[in-house]
Amino acid sequence: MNIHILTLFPDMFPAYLNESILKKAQAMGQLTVRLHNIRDYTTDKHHVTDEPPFGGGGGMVLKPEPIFTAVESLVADLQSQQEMEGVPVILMSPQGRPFTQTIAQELAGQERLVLLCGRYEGVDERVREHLVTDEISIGDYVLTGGELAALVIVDAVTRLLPGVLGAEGAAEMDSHATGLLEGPHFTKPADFRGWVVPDVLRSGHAANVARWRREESLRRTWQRRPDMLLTAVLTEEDRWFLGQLAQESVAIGD
Ligand code: 6GU
Repeated sequence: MNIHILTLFPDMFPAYLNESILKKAQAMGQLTVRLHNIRDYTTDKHHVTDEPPFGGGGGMVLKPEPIFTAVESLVADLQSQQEMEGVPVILMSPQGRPFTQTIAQELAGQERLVLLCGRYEGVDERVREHLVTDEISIGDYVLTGGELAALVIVDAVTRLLPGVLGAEGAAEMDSHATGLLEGPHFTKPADFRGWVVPDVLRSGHAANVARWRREESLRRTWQRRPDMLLTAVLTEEDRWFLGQLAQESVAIGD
């Protein structure tokens, strides 16, 4: 996958992109990230990228010309317009659709992505109307710009690309990928300060371990994100276990 990031602050990215899994994905050739400074696409002497809004109201708004020029230069770089045809141009914005694991999976199927990082009060509406094909928010809070959101998307998408995570199927078992939260994990030592690892995990009985994990996953989802149980794919056995949890919580007056 080839990801182009348009930003006024390209130096914010390398520290995160050049460590751990994202570094490995790039070394493997599964991920290429190209950073483009919007300021480099200005044509005026002072390289102005923002202006006060028409109608007043304070704050600054990103001008349309350098953003259009930057995206159009990607089209030219790709030699043929067809290569850019159908490429998502995604504006990072608190007004966008809420980012989810399902959207990460959707995006992971693309050959290319263009991520446009907004700043200040926002971008000129004509960018939204005539250039951008999608708008994504990473949550209901306001950031100073879209850069962290773009990194969130790059991270969530990259770990879904083939071969990027070591263990086969590691991404499939994640919280949210299954529609449930993951249960607890333990590693050595078996006894840490008298806090011991559940016996079943050390029993070597694979079927019991699998059932325990499923139940802890259901329990955690029930406790923390009961909304997710409405859409999760559940077996009869899962529903019976959730019924038990509900009865227990009634019994203890929860
Ligand atoms: Cl994508 N951008 C900004 N500026 N703030 C946000 C956001 C994006 N997502 C949540 N808050």
